Amino acid sequence: MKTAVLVYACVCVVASVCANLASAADHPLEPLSKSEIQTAFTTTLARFKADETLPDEALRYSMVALVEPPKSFVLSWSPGKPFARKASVQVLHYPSNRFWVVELDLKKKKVTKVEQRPMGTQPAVTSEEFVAAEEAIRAYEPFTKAMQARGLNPDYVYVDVWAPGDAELPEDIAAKLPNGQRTRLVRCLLFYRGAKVEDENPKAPQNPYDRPIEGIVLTVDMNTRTVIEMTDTVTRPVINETGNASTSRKLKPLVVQQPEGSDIHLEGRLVRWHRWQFYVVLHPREGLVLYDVRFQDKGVWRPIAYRMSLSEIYVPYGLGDSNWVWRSAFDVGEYNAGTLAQSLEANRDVPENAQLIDATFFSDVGTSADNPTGSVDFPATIALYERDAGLLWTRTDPSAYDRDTRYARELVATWNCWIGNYIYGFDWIFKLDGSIEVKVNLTGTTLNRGTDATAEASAAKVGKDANGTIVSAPNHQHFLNFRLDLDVDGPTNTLMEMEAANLPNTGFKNSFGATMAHLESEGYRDVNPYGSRHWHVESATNKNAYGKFTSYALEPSTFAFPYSAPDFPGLLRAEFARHAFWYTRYKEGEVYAAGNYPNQGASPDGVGVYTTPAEPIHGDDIVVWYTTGFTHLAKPEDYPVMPTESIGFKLQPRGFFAQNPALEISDQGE
Ligand SMILES: [Cu+2]
Repeated sequence: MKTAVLVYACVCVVASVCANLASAADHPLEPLSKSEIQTAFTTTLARFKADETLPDEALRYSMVALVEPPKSFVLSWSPGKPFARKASVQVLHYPSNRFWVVELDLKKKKVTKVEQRPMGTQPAVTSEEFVAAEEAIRAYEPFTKAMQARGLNPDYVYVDVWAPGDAELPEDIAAKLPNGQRTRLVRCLLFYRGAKVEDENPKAPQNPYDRPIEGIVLTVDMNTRTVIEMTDTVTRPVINETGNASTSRKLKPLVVQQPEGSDIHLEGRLVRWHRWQFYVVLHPREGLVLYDVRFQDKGVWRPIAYRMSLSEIYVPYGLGDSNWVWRSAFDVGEYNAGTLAQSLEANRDVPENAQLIDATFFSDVGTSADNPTGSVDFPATIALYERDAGLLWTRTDPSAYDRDTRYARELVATWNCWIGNYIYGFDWIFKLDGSIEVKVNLTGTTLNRGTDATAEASAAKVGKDANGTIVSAPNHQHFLNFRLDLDVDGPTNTLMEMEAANLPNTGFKNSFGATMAHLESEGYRDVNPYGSRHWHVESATNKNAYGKFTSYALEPSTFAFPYSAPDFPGLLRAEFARHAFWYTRYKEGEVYAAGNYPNQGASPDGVGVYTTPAEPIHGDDIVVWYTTGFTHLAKPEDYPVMPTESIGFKLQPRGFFAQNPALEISDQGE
């Protein structure tokens, strides 16, 4: 699923505006600086060294992140007021399969909590493990023999490392392992590069993901770092398509100019644009997090959301085959999606007017002589830019034919992460009319399979080379859950469901109307496009000019319904995929839709647990969770590189304002 580059280096591509310096934080939500990451490591290690019951070597760190101060503190905080700095460190001792969550006070350099998680709890796969797993496979003789039997050079094979998914180990193998079925595992797929990496032409890169070596999956015990199982179920020829992105057609320049400068005002991580304001962070697990989102209305910065982010991804594959059934990726919790963020480049990933923000994360091997702070730079991983947004509004006088018309632009806050063959881009789009659109952009390479001419219901043929060698792309689904802690005119909110229906008793056959239903206790709802169903988060305190509570509506745009069996183990871990809309009472620590540790998760966690028992939410602080989705039935046009597919949802003001808030925009044509 992912190659290993992160531990060792991060290529600095673009100069950007917001270096994460070692100076003291000036905002309670500011991410950990390099020196704070160093303090987190040294303080944790000192604690482990001082305690004879704890190991102090062979430690791996699957997360080092800020412990966010309580929401009530942040909302009452004002610049200059002192605040605590706390970090959480996830420590894995791989030889003994033990895992701890450590909390510490950064200012006092003191560990405040060491909590060992139950044996078998597995944090995300670390980058260092990608390297270790590949080394184990290359040293495994049956791998070499299997490649040679296929006429392939083992040195040209690309090893793709995955979290192991849900398939249990065969009992005879598990019985020989000290940790049995709780052994920390990865599973690896093979692809053929067909040449040395050094022979790569950067202008026409190889794409090993287009050249699957079908039939083989290697399972690696990550406690002992040895291969414990290799399947070899079928031999299929490897396609010769290199996936080269060679080009022959040049586009004429399209230049973005802002001769009077940008309307984006960036103060540290506080973003102001037009009437919008928010605080932006790249989190090592969730990626982009937007805090304290507000819209200035008649001089008042009115709150809309306290915290919004991607929460989890679930990508199950639909091919009935023992080598495919376990492939269900939870890219946020199994791989720490934020640590897979790519540096964004002007005119390649984002327009040339983008402002870029850096991030600093942790090294999963901690501090070292080469890296005394134990930090890794992620330059230019958030981009903010204004772009053309088409028509804002227009009207024409019916007698004089005078036009009154306004052109729109929008603010995009974006990042993308590279998760092996797939790349997910996330656009948070702020509009002049007070709405926010969230778009997920899916591209990269489908997960392909070497096949033959036999028709398969679960895998469309997508590629063929000059020798007639075929690859298919098995059906799969993408479910992406977003956690939206909305605070509409403050944290005290209620939740309504609106649905349109025919009104049968008015005496007129044309009548229809919107029905509103209170959602009073935690739970879930499904989409209903036939009823134009959407959900309103309403203020419990503020009313608009019409006597109605002010509100924002969540409008579903795209969604998917899981086609696996209802008791499919992957789906049991991904309850958020069963229903598009979930809603909970705000609780600290409930952040991830599939729970904190979905990797090798033995029992369901996340929204299903958060909503059981269903607590009342009326007039409380409400969090909504929306799962957007895409059922990917691949087609030839998705090969060798998939054109970007966009899915998402919208947050729309609905009675939040007294009228169209974009009336004030001046006519740019004048
Ligand atoms: Cu897909």
